[in-house]
Amino acid sequence: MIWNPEYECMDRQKLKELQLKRLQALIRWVYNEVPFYRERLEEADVKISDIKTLEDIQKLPFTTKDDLRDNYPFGMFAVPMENVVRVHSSSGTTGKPIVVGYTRADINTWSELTARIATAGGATAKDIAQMSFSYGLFTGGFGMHAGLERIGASVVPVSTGNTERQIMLMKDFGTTVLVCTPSYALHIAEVGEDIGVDFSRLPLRVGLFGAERFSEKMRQEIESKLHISATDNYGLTEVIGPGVAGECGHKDGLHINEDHFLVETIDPDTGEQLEPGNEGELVFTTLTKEAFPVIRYRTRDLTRLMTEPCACGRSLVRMEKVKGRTDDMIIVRGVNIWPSQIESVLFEIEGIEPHYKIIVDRHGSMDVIEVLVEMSSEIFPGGMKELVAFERNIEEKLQTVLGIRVDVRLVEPKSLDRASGKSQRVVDKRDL
Ligand code: DLL
Repeated sequence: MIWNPEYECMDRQKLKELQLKRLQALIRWVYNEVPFYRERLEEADVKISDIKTLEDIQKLPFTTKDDLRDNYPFGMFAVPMENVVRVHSSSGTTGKPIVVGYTRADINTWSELTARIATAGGATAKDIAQMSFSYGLFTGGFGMHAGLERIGASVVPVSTGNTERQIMLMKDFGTTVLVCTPSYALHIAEVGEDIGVDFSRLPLRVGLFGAERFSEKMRQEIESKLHISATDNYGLTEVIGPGVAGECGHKDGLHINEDHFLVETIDPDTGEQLEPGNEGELVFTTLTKEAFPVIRYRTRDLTRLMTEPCACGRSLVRMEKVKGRTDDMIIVRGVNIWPSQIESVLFEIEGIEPHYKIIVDRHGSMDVIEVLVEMSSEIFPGGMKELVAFERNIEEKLQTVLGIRVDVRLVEPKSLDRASGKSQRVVDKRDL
């Protein structure tokens, strides 16, 4: 099912023409309405008339998280506050958040885009959709809510937390679609198992998961535990929230809503634009947003663009699942380590749960990494000796992939904290 075939399956040449027209209008708009962008364009000596093709976007300067932060709270808004009908903000835990605004037209665009995501993931008007993202400054709750309502689903705005109650409502209401972070979906599955719920007997059939990294292994785990079809969707507050990209039923890359967002991948070190197919940092330019347009916004998310056509019929370019963030990288004793590398090793090993925590610390002048890994509930029949051998085995596997030694400690089943929103896997104590 495709929510808006006119745009989602648009001829690529026509799409490019539409993008260029929208880009030119956007540059004019921000030049006139946002002093920050006017200064940037003048500094870079770019005139509106210099943007003649989509490639000319490379003449424009990037916008970074710091630029947005420096203009806290409303300095980047391109319309007067009387035209702003909603404000959201990013989920950063340190410093001032990034604040974004929406006009009435932006809210309408947003629900169109999340309607596409919900439809691509398999939701329809007949569904009962349990919204288990939090509602608030975070864009997940309100964003996905509006799209599901737009397609006509019966939306149940439960928000996050109180997992047993979530499961009770799921049973009593006959929930068919679950919407939350993948880690919370897994937690719901675990709690359900503990209280004896057989998910295969519930009408639940579709999961729309996003807002954090969602590996293939995690998908398999969730799909088999909840007996659903789970898709990944991606977005970020600065660009709009959820609705930027989402998987279709083929689950092979996330279709980017290119009629509203111009996407590039760049080399994060040099800023050079990359050819599709190469891994780089995602950069977005909003093409239709009124209150909070961004030009070449550096997301810090790393992935690859896929231009091959998709069997679903959408002509929109796809991005691979996000691999990590440029600021996720842990540098330990000069070695670059990605949490996703550690995760992929752990997920290959039988007998452990997909719950782990990476603790980075400094002992004297030496940086050390300890990985806490939850065991599944089967007890080691061979006792301590077997357990220690199991730990050493994981350490060796990690050392092969990472190139340095890390300590592994198995911990009791269900002893690591569970998040109802985005999970926090890395604790870096070195800066404290
Ligand atoms: O997480 C928006 C969202 C809500 C997307 C609900 C999907 C569903 P922020 O809180 O601003 O916005 O966080 C944005 O989260 O730059 C990525 O690093 C990460 N992220 C979001 N979706 C995914 C995903 C929302 N599907 C930041 N896979 C982004 C991996 C994701 N990372």
